[in-house]
Amino acid sequence: MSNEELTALIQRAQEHGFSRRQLLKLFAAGGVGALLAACERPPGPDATTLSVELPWVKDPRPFVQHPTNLETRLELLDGVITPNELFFVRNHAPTPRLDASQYVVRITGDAVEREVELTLAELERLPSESVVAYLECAGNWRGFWLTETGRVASGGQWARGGVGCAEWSGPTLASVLALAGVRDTAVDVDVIGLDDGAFSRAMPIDRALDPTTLVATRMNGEPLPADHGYPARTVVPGWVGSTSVKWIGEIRVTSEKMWSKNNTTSYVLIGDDWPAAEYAPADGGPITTGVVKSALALPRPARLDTGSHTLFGFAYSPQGPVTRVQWSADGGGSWQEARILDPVLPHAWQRFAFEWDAQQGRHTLLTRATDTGGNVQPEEARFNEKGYLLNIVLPHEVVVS
Ligand SMILES: Nc1nc2c(c(=O)[nH]1)N[C@H]1C(S)=C(S)[C@@H](COP(=O)(O)O)O[C@H]1N2
Ligand SMILES: [Mo]
Repeated sequence: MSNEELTALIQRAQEHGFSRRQLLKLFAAGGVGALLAACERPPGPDATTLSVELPWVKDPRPFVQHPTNLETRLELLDGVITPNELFFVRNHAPTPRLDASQYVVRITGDAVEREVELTLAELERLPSESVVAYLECAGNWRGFWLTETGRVASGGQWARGGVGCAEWSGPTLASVLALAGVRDTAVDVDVIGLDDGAFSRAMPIDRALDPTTLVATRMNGEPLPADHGYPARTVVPGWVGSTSVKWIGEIRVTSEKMWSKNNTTSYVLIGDDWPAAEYAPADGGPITTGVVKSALALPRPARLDTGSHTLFGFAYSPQGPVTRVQWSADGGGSWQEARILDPVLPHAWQRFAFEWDAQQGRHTLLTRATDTGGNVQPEEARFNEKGYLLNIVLPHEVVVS
């Protein structure tokens, strides 16, 4: 059975109410037979009739559903902006439903001159900035460690839909912090969520004061949806999704480096190929920025009629616009240039397109992005145990009939 057939089988079994993770376990234990048995199970109850509380608020049906995450189907997207209702959700706890009339953000820490509390109305009275930025989970593509390298990385087995791009609006984090007065001694800014477990991630003061770092209260012109951090979240363009903390409750400015779960044991690069000692107290190097990637906006495997098609995809890099996307239909023997479509915006992803004359049979398409820094998607991946930042040139099977 090919990797693509395995992926298709897992997708089919997912429609029967199993999570991808459960299915990978089933597969590990019982092979293809166990997966086929999962496909025999009557389909799970429709999401609207589930009696348990869902970990998210929005309609999960357009997504690939994981236990606490909703994965975007890239083939449903046809522009630079990902509509709010199709934007992936990555939650470590159920979406909290916060009452804006009770909401305050506290600015605290030993490196502010005074602690302040801001209401949503006060945040919204500050000058608002907008940035169109893509946001990607550091674990996006994690499922392909198994199918492409044969190694299982721990964590949610995302395919390619843990990424999206929106217009985020709200005050800069710098203007919010200015209300509390940042001392010269400030080193780190820890942003702490109001969800169960108080998800938090610290960033260095320079990144916090960067004019692109926002306290977003709006997403694509609407108030932030509950699942995306209502009433306010940080947005840190170019940095991995976990640094954009949803449902902000507290922002702590400190004159010492801040360590918490999300920069010591999670979102760190660990494994045989990664040095550990120099990062103590973290287990490995904490991840900051993402990596250059490209993905076709087609299901896997894709099914196309014979004949000429314009195929679309998305390419992105934390360094800014991707300057080049190449594609290959012969396993990388020869490469052709894809067109990068307008608009090209500094922190957004880019759409690309190319024409392909599809002949009957099974094909594997490859796409490869290069960014302004000359970074190119590699052929080989350097494994890390938590499966972050995979960006190899990914084979995409297309069945033409
Ligand atoms: N408070 C809080 N913020 C959070 C998270 C979370 O679980 N709780 N998940 C993070 C992770 S890992 C990612 S990838 C992004 C996902 O943002 P989205 O759900 O709006 O797509 O939110 C980040 N911010
Ligand atoms: Mo994430």
